[in-house]
Amino acid sequence: MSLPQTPPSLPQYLQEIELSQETRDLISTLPAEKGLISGHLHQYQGFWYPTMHIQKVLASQKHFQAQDTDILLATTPKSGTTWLKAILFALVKRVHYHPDPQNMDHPLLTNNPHVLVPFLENKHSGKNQIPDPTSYAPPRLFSTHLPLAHLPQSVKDSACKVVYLCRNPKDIIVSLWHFTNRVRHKSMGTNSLEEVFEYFRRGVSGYGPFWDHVLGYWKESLEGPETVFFLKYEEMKEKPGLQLRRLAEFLGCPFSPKEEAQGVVDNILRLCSFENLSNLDVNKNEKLSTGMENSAFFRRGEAGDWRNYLTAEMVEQLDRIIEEKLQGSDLKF
Ligand code: PAP
Repeated sequence: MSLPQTPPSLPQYLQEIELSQETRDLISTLPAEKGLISGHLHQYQGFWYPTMHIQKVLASQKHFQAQDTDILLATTPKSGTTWLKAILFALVKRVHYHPDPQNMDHPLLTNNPHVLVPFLENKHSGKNQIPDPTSYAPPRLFSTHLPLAHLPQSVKDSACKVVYLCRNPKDIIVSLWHFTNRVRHKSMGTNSLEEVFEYFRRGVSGYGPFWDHVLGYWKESLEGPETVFFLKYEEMKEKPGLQLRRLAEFLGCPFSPKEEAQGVVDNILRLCSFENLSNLDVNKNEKLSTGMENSAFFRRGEAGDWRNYLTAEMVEQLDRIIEEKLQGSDLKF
């Protein structure tokens, strides 16, 4: 299959990265579908990856060196990654950066969460090097969209903790539909909701199928609850204080009685709220080094927006698939 040539004026995230011969050879053997943002999606060992990500994934599997003190946020795309990156950064770094409203120097006020908690897939991409999180005091914070089975071996061999976040797939579909249309090049037109739904329903979405992604981490969290913390966007929305305290316990940095009395939990939640982050100048007007606008990661920030978009037939179809795929797992959406 020949890969499309893209003009250099495109933002970097829409440009084809130079693929190694090894990646090209691999891609030529894989099932492919048209991508929702650009290029193609390729099915590699059961999961679908955008062309531009597949080389980064392979490189991170080869080269990423996890440390026992690392914290890894793993998510299905459009599940609230940006929010949890902010929460984890504010939580884990709270001794260095006080999250109280008087602290006008907090890094989250001037940096998009994706900058503070980089994707490990980007660490070895050559181009677009991420800031080195080793410049922060440990623990290092990384994120990933990789399914459990595809995590670098060094992560599996290390004692690093994994926080997994997923979301009701109906809201993921709606969020994905808006996002892909927002970041596609204008000349490509728009994806219809029906098209995005159909892809998702067939399991063809970046880092999907969704159900295989969630089941991998779900089973791991049951087998090793001290290693994998399984969380849903909706649970975080419903009881943010409770979930933040649970996260702090899991990560070995519980809130002290003094911090509780000082309102640190509420300060972190306020700092990382959709309202606060989406209205910051950095998130309204600035871009990531890839050229992607920070504002693309903030849309509505609610649970249940699918009710405004999906038809009864779509809901019925998706419910049936999710029930069938998650059967016997005790996991429900
Ligand atoms: P990514 O996988 O591309 O990094 P991700 O951050 O997971 O994207 O998802 C974006 C969703 O999280 C958006 O949902 P929506 O389209 O349904 O609105 C975005 O609005 C939501 N989001 C971003 N920041 C927050 C926040 N601070 N609180 C709650 N939701 C948020």
